[in-house]
Amino acid sequence: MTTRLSYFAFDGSRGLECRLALSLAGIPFEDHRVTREQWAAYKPQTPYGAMPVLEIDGRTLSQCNAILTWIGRTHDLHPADPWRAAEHEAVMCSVEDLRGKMPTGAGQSDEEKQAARQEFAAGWLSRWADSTSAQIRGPFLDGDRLSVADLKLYTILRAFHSGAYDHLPGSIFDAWPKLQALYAAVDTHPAVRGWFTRG
Ligand SMILES: N[C@@H](CCC(=O)N[C@@H](CS)C(=O)NCC(=O)O)C(=O)O
Repeated sequence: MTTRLSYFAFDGSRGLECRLALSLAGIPFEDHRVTREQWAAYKPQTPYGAMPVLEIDGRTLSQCNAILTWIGRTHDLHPADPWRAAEHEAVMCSVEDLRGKMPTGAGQSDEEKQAARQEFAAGWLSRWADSTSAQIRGPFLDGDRLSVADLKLYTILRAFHSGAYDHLPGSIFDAWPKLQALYAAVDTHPAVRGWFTRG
């Protein structure tokens, strides 16, 4: 089986969660890291003009949640129960909502961007944290069983922890212990550590 995952050359966001899922599933893959210069030529060849893109034996799949769900279903990293699987997919969709709703600050001064992000944190993001916490049995979404949806949650929480969103503190989810525990459990998982410490 020849497998290639294409994404930009950094360990974060939609690319990281797919890399972690492939790694956890034990699927050897080419980690195709696309530069901004290469992207202009490659973009028209992708199904939806965006990455990540997964290619397996001549078949191409894009949309990160579809990629994650496929890996999860084929490698026992997604619930077998259809209702619970749909709940995991709802969590994954909500992470995409978060990414889409995060104020970018485009066309705003830094003060305006800060105000927009703080309002977002106190409102939409706080409700997101409540709803997501309610789905977590602990430490992972389904107790002791790690799923692809956990990897997606971990990836977004990691972005906050690492200060990727300026004006929002790394401690932003301290008031949600289930989110913190999930983050710590995924972060210390041997397969995840293995990915970050690979040679
Ligand atoms: N709905 C898509 C969104 C993909 C997406 O927007 N990818 C970004 C990187 S995270 C991208 O390719 N941006 C470059 C572009 O749109 O030209 C998914 O879930 O995979």
